[in-house]
Amino acid sequence: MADNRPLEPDQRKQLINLQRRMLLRGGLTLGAVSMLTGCNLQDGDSVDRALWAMSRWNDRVQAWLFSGDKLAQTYRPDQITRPFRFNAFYPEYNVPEIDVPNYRLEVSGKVAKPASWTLEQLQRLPQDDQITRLICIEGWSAIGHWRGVPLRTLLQQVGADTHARYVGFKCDDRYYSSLDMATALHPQTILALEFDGKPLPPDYGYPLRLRVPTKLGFKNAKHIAAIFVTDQNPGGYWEDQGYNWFSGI
Ligand SMILES: Nc1nc2c(c(=O)[nH]1)N[C@H]1C(S)=C(S)[C@@H](COP(=O)(O)O)O[C@H]1N2
Ligand SMILES: [Mo]
Repeated sequence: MADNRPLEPDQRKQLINLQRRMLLRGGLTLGAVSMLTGCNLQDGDSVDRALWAMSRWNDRVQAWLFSGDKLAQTYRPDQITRPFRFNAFYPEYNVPEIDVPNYRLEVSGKVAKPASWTLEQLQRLPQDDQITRLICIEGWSAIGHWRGVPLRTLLQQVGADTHARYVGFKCDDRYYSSLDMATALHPQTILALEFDGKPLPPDYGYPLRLRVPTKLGFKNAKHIAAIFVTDQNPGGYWEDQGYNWFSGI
């Protein structure tokens, strides 16, 4: 609709309220709202359609977000989303290439045994499977199958101080994120080495990614190079730009 008439005062107020609500709720910007709804938000009709689309979208997200269970919902193999969606703060052709033979996971901070781990050493630790839904704050979700080492197993191995408050993650693509200790110790929080029965593909975080189904997608750090235990909140790439740090589901 090519309608560039200026907004009526009422409509402008509606738009400003919408923007404020979205920012407070989930850190959404108007840019994200227009992307999600396909409305350009330049005219009153678009504002109405955007509000309607957002409220439906919001209902769906709320249904996913507040399931009430302690454990995130799991799914059947036939419910897996194929192809699975890729997302990062850069386009797919910029996915980092990891030098596998030299790959080491550095574990440091409030741990008794700081060490660097090879992939083989990580693969020898006990592993868990999960078929869960990854929910991105941008308004999409996808069900996938991951397998890997429970983060709490690794934290036990290195003698982590589990009374410390945070676990931080640094990635090979400069991304970073962090979890509260309770979530780090949650049984479904795993360091995934496999996706869909194969080693993690580059797009989905090779060689090691966090899979934490009780948190929004952006807390699921890919290409992890370092993990550290700390009492200072390490923040995160999106967290530091205004996305809610906890972002629990
Ligand atoms: N290293 C790294 N991890 C990341 C990101 C990123 O840009 N870099 N994006 C996050 C976001 S916003 C989402 S939704 C998920 C997407 O994971 P997927 O590509 O497996 O769907 O990865 C998260 N982890
Ligand atoms: Mo995301």
